[in-house]
Amino acid sequence: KKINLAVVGASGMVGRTFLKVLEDRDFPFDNLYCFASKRSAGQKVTCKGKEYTIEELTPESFDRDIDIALFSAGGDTSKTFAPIAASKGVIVVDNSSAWRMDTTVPLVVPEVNPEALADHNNIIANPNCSTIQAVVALKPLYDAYGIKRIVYSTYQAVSGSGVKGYKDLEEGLKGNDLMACYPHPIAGNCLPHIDVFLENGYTKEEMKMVNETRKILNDQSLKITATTVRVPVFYSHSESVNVEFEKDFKDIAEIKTLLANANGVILQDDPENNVYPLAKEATGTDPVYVGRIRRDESLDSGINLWVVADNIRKGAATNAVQIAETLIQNM
Ligand code: 11C
Repeated sequence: KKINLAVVGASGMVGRTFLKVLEDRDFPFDNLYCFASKRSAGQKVTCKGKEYTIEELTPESFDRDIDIALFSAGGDTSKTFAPIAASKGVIVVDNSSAWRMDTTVPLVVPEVNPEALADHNNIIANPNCSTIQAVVALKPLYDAYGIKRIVYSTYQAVSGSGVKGYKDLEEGLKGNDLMACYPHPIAGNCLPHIDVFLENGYTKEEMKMVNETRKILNDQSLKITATTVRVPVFYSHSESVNVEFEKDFKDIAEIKTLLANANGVILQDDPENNVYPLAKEATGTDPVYVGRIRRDESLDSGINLWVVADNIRKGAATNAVQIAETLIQNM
């Protein structure tokens, strides 16, 4: 079958990365349509050596023969336009948070819960970047030992806030703190504040990690807590993940073997030679890197992990493209 694809939000940071990832993975599309707001209409983008003109997104955009639309144009656009596209037979893979917790919408990481794709109403949600990389690393451990509790502590790149966050750091490093994106200087700082604060004292980013992990691993009984921190790094999120297991494991070598063989994971764990996952090395690539694996000696059965991935690629664009790849295998 020939696949016609649309990219909605094609001028944004994730939108442009969609085009790059489609090209890098040689995604087999026939026609490609690029949409964005009126402001960006008319801009040119390229994919697989061909130039495309961005068109203004309207309800009529989906009257064409489009099979799959990759959306990354913000929650409001997704709330309005995903149901319009879905009603016209287009399968929407949505990168915003608008649909993630809707019980009729699957929330999918292809290495973790591809089976959730079997049942959808033409809208599929792409998880938050910090959740995606965590669950790719946790899935083989969950299957082998069962998980009681997870403690997440994140070190998140400014590109997670889009172009504004990037500019705050870029200018801040030159001594010019714009504070256009963040309420404090980001250069030389760590901000324990990602997204808005909620009534329970946690941020929305922290609660996304809790709720999305439970939905993707399909286990509402999982105990999870999170502290999410913005750090002066341009690309790739790093995470300290503390996991308490149900069952005991034999030794760290056993855990390393599981992770080395896990889908989508690259094990980088040779501390004696200073080898461990690093944001600068992960940037521009698709895997989830895992290292610093060690027993949590304060628990009967638990470990600590350091998990790094490119937040714009595996954390957003690549995961959505992988969902589309999985869908077309079944078309
Ligand atoms: C950040 N995780 O790093 C956020 C960005 O729900 O898709 C992605 C927000 C989302 O700021």
